[in-house]
Amino acid sequence: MSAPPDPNRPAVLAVMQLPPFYVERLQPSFELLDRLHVADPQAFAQAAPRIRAVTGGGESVVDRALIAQLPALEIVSIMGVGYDKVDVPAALERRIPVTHTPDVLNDEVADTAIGLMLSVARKLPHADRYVREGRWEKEGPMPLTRKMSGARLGIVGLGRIGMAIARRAQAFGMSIAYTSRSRKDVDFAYHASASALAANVDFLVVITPGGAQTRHLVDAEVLRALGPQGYLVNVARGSVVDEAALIQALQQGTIAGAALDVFEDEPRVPQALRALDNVVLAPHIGSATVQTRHAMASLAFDNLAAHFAGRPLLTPVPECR
Ligand code: 8YV
Repeated sequence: MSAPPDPNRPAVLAVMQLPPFYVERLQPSFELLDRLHVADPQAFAQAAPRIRAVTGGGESVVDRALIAQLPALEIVSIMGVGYDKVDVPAALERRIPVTHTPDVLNDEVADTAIGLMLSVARKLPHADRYVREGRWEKEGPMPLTRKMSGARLGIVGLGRIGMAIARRAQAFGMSIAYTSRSRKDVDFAYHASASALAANVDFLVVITPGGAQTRHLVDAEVLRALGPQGYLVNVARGSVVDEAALIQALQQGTIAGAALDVFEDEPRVPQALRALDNVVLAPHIGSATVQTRHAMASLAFDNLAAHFAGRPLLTPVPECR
């Protein structure tokens, strides 16, 4: 028999596998129910009436159906900056605030974007394999690659992370252009559409929120505009890029290459992409360092703690401010 629920420890449903340091923070103050809705539907049905919070990550699904099953739900705390799979309108109908973890991951995701850009341009993963496979000895020097410093960078989505990428790229002597829902108060060249931007840059970095509004924003037309010398880097959401069109563009040389940290159906990555030599692939590691994930977990916890202590939330999503 498990212990009866403790009324002083609000029940929190985790909708993703939480990192151990987040679990350690939660456990003293909360009754943590680890993915009970998928692991044990019967136990979930029993626990649902007392669940007062949901927590998960940037890719977690908190849809209308789940919210409807939780009559006592008071808050959704996302450990991630993205929350495109949280049905915020459904939460707002019940005045349930949604929080996320902006800013604390800006540096990390920007570092990852620069790393991916260098990796695909300078073929760093290929270089590593070239040495390991003994090809240097057998075949001589590796074929020349593409210089990144001084090239033209286009940023799709000039938010907080986009700005952090731009600052880093400036140190590489790159020129910066961007497209965004609205023109920003910056010196960078603005383009009204992703294809206009793509036509004018060597590297196109996607860092715009996911969701219905940006679905397949980077499509076959944008890739054609980027052209055979152009590289695509996606550190946003897989949904922002039409993956089938991208595979075709990579296979046919419509673009030069791509570096991808996110995919349409994670963790499944199409075999066609894996088979290509002009791509660099990463398993959604944009924010995945010990330091940054600790900071994200802390902020996700602090939002929950603030709510249950009756204090103002630290970082509600814009729709809930
Ligand atoms: C993580 C992310 O994958 O912040 C986001 O939106 O996609 C990532 O940082 C995830 O949220 C970790 O919990």
